[in-house]
Amino acid sequence: MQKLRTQVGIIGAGPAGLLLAHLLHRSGVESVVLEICTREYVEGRIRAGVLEQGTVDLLNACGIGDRMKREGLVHNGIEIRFNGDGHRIDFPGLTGGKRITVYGQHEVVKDLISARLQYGSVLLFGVSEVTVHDLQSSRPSIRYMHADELWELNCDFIAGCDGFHGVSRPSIPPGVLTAYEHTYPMAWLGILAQVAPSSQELIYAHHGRGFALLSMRSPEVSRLYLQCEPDESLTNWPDDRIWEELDSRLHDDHGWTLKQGPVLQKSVTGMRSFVVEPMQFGRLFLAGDAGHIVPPTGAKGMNLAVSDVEILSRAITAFYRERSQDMLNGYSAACLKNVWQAQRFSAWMTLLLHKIPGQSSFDARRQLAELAYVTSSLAAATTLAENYVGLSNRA
Ligand code: RFL
Ligand code: PHB
Repeated sequence: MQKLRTQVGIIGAGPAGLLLAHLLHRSGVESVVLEICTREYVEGRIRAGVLEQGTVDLLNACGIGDRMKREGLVHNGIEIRFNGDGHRIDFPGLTGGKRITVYGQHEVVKDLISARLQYGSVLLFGVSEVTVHDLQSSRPSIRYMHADELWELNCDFIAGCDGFHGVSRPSIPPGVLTAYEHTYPMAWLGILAQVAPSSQELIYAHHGRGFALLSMRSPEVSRLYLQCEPDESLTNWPDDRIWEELDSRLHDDHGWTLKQGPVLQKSVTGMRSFVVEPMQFGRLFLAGDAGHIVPPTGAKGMNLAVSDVEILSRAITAFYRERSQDMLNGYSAACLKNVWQAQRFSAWMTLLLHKIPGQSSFDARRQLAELAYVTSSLAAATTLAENYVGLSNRA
């Protein structure tokens, strides 16, 4: 078995793992990042698109924001559409100047990979058989296969940034973690289309046929979603049917039209809320989707991953600089404060905007009244806006 030593072993090269590695590097802490997929796959995986102001500020502050500043689309609001009318939520006006930036998660991932490769730190793609060991000792380790050889990476700390389906969380012994979970009886069918966005800002549409969302990735590429069944098969959704359904659900009574173009990618994503507590065990720290999942309606998943690793990098840096374990001991509690706020908001947005299967006619009417309230009351619109751009008391 080949041996390697580092300060922090990071499992997963998604936004959580790569940003953690970058923040640690800037603080002079060495890490190794291990990823099971190929670089091409990770860089092409289309997922989140909305960056909170705090995420944008952090990416800029740590020197990774140049391309985002050039290519990211800064948005001053979103539209909530229902009953044929659109209602704008003005972010800067309601939040004292905050905005969001639309910049694909895979673009952030590309920027972080290229920075890491430039400064020559270890980032291995295509590893397999990843296992973690001695988590409760001061010398935990990660074993993995790379280029047909078995390796052991000895570390001071392990960061489990390997997403919801990774190995880190299941490696924690039974009985340590408590899981809190809610699965929604709906999913999103998402497409990426080669067509200019039909609106300058995102449109969240509530409709009797189900929810729809118009988003984008660039001035030439649109990202659109339709509420569908959790077990929906893509074979039932030829492109024409997707466009027809988007057209009906996004319709307004004022002559707005949906531009159509070639569909580049299609996928179905289930919706769940999930949290484990605590987000740490011995020297293993969970960050991002490895510790929690939010339904995508509030656009919080990637932003939460960023806030976790910001906290973790500070805690690990304090350990090396001041030999203080206090921040590490408080890691889970600090993250969970943000996580539960994001859970609350994401669940609320999801229930506000979707057609809930089995909903009574009373609840459908109540939902419309809530939409009318959110879009007409300054207090309610402010609540939506301040949560969407990111709560400023983030730990
Ligand atoms: P990721 O991105 O899943 O990365 C985990 C990485 O770990 C690798 N891995 C392993 N590596 C080594 N060994 C193992 N055993 C491993 N097992 C797995 C994986 O290959 C992967 O590369 O988790 P991370 O870094 O925590 O980032 C979380 C975000 O990806 C996620 O929360 C967001 O994409 C959620 N999300 C959104 N978040 C937002 O903030 N704003 C949005 O607008 C938004 N929209 C979305 C979304 C997620 C979506 N889907 C597809 C789930 C829209 C959608 C449709
Ligand atoms: C996206 O652009 O992919 C996106 C935007 C807003 C959401 C979810 C996803 O709430």
